[in-house]
Amino acid sequence: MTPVPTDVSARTSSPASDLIVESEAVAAAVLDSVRSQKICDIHTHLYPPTFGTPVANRTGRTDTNGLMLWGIDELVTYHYLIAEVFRVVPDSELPYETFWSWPKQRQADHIWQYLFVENTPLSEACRGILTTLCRLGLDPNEKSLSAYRFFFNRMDPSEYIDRVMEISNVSSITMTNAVFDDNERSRWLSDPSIGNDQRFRSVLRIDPLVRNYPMASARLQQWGYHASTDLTASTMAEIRRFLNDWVARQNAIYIAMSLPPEYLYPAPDNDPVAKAGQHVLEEAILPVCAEQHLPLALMIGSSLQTNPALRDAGDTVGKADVSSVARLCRQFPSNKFLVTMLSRENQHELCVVARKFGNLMPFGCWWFLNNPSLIEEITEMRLELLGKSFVPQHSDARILDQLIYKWDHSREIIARVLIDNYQRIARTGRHIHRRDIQRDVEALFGGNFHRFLAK
Ligand code: RAT
Ligand code: ZN
Repeated sequence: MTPVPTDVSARTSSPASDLIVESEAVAAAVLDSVRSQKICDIHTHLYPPTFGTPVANRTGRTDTNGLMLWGIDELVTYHYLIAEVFRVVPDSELPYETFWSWPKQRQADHIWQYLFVENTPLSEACRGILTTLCRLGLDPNEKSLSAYRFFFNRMDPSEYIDRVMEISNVSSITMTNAVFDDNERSRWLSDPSIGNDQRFRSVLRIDPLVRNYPMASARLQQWGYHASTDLTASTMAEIRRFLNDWVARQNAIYIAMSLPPEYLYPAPDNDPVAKAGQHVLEEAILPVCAEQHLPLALMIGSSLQTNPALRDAGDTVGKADVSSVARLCRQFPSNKFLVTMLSRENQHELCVVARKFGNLMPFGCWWFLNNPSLIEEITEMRLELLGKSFVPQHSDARILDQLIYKWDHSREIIARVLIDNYQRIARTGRHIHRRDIQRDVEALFGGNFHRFLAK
C-alpha cells in the first residue's frame, strides 16, 4: 500500500511538483537559486584578524603591517584603482613617487576626488565601490571620505567579517598564504593557531620555487633546509620536506603558483632557471601534491611589473601556452590541476583541453577578466563546452569588503547565462525541475571544487 504523506514538505518535494513550466518561472527559479546559494570563494587574498589589521578601529589594535585589509581607505586604494587614477592625473602632473610617499588616507582622498567626485565612476573597479557602499547602507554620493571613515571606525574586524560574509552570502574564504613573504611567514611561525579561524581556509603559495629557483634555494637554506642549487636527489628530498612541513603548518587545501605568459612545460633547454623550476615541479611539488591528494593551482599569464613605478598596479597580461597545461595533465595523471588563465585569448583553448582531462578544473575569471562583459562570454563558453564541470568564479578580493561587489556582480551575470541556457533546453520540451537547478548551482558555486579536492 502506498503510504500517505504525513506533512506538506513530503508532497512539495515530489518530482512532479517542482517541475517549472513557464519560461519566466525558469528565470525566477534560477535567480532565486543563484542568489540564495552560499559560495565557497576558492581564491582570495583575504585574512582573518589573527594576521593583524592596519585599519584603525574600535578594538584599538592596529598593526601597521597587518594583512587583514578592510574599510574605505583600503577599498579606494585597491591597486586596480591606483592604475585608473593615473589615467586621469598622469605622472607628469603627479609623480608616482609623490603618490607613494603619501599616507594611505591622502592617497584615498586623491583617488576619491578624481575618480568619484570629478568624474563618473564608470569602470568595474569604481562601480564595485558604489555597490559595496550601497549594500552596506551607505550613500555613494559623499564628496569626501569622512562619513565612510566614521562608519568603518566603529567596526570590530571579526564581527565585520561575519557581516560581509552574510551580505555577500559567502560561506568559506580561501586565503593565499605566500610562504616566501617574510611578513606572512613570520606570523605563521610565531603563532601556530593563526590559521584556526573556521571561516578561512589556507593555500600554500610557492611561486619562487618554480619561477626563480636560485633565489628560493637561498631562502630554503636560510630556513634550515639543505636545498642547494645542485638539483640532486637529496635537494629534492629537502624541498619535499619543506613543502610537507608548510602544508601541515597551514593545513593547506591546495598548493598554488602564478606563472608568466612565457611559461612552457617542458622548459626550454637553453633557460637554466626555467629548467631548474621544471625539475622542482616534477620531482618535489607534483609528488607532494599527489601523495597528499592536493590540487596544484596554476594561474598563468601575469606579466609582472611592466610599469614598476606603479608597484602592485604595474602588472599586465600576456597570452600563454595552453599546450603546456595539456602536457602536464597528460604526464601527471595522478595530479589534479586547478587552472585559471589571464588572457582572454587563452580561454577557448583551455576549455577544449579540459574536455580531454578529468584532472583539469578550469576556474574563475581572473583579475583583468573579472569584468561583466568577459565573465558573461567566458561563462557562456565554458557551459557550452563543459556543461557545469568548472568553477565559474573566484573573487580574488584583497580587501574584505570587496567580497560584496565582486560576488554581487558575478552572481548576476552567471545567473543570466544560466537562465538563457535553461530556457533553451526547455524549448526542446525537456522538463526543468527546481531541484535540478539547485543541484547545478550548488555544483558551480562550491560542489565542483569540493569534489575536486576530495577525488
Ligand atoms: O588580482 C590581483 O589582485 C593580483 O594582484 C594578483 O594577486 C593575482 O590575483 C595573484 O594571485 O597573483
Ligand atoms: Zn590572486
